[in-house]
Amino acid sequence: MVTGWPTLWNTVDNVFLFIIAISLVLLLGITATMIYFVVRYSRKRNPHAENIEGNTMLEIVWTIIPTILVLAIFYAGWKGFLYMRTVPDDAMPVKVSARMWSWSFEYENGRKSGTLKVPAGRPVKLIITSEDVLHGLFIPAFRVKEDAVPGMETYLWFLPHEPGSYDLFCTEYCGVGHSAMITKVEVMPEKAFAAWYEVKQPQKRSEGTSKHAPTAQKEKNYGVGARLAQVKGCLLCHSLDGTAKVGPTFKGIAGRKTVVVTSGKDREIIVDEVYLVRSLLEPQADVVKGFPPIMPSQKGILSDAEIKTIIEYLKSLK
Ligand SMILES: [Cu+2]
Repeated sequence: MVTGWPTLWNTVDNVFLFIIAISLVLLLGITATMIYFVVRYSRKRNPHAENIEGNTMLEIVWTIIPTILVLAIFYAGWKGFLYMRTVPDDAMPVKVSARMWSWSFEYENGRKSGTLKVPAGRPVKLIITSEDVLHGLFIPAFRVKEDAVPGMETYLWFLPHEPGSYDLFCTEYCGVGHSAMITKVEVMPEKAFAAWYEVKQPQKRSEGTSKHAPTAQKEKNYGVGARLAQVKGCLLCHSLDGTAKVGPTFKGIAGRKTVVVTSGKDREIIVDEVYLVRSLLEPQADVVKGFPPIMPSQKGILSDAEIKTIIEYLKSLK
């Protein structure tokens, strides 16, 4: 039976240490025997080589001991594997969607997040898929790793004991933005998590982003916009300094004359607010010529207020 708490055989670390210990004993034993043989049977001490016919006792020993060791390794691995694949009934399900090059987490109540927020002390089940290519979800702190495969659901579970912030990486080489496909697992105290979970997606945060907002407020919003562009992963593909990355640069984007491909046809447009909003929500509708149509839609990822803030920020990048 799987309780939330790992037993000796069930933790990756213990199995790892167990195998390391066996390897170390063998390494030292074999090296010592080898050195002994080199000295004992050197030509000086043993000038005439002799033929050894065999030793039944030795044969039995070196067959049985490795067999026991290999079976013990199998047992440890199998127990650990069963533990990892058996999700506790009370685990909190979270849907994970991977795409080039960010992660999206969706909770049972429809809440979405770019970081994986979980309550401490409760098992979490991640139901994982990919929107485009193969990705790999890896949380080193919890010793769990699973592929994200398009058109398929995979899963893993873990028990976050301690509140804190832990890295979550992509471990499948998935394109030029792969190395930046990093987010965090935020393990929160139960109460803080419950408070976050119940609250609707923040809409209020950047109210006052209108044209009439005072300059100081506007500048503050640009700061929020810059931070959003950073944490939501926009800057992985769009530069701020004019260089072309996977996508066109943000520098001077508003008001720029640009050629886009719409349903296979080129057309020249001026980048305005309407175009920017559409690019965020339906990035495949008009793709800037010369760039691949790979941007994921931000629908449900960015709130309306966040979209507004980001666009204000983009307009400020002269
Ligand atoms: Cu990836």
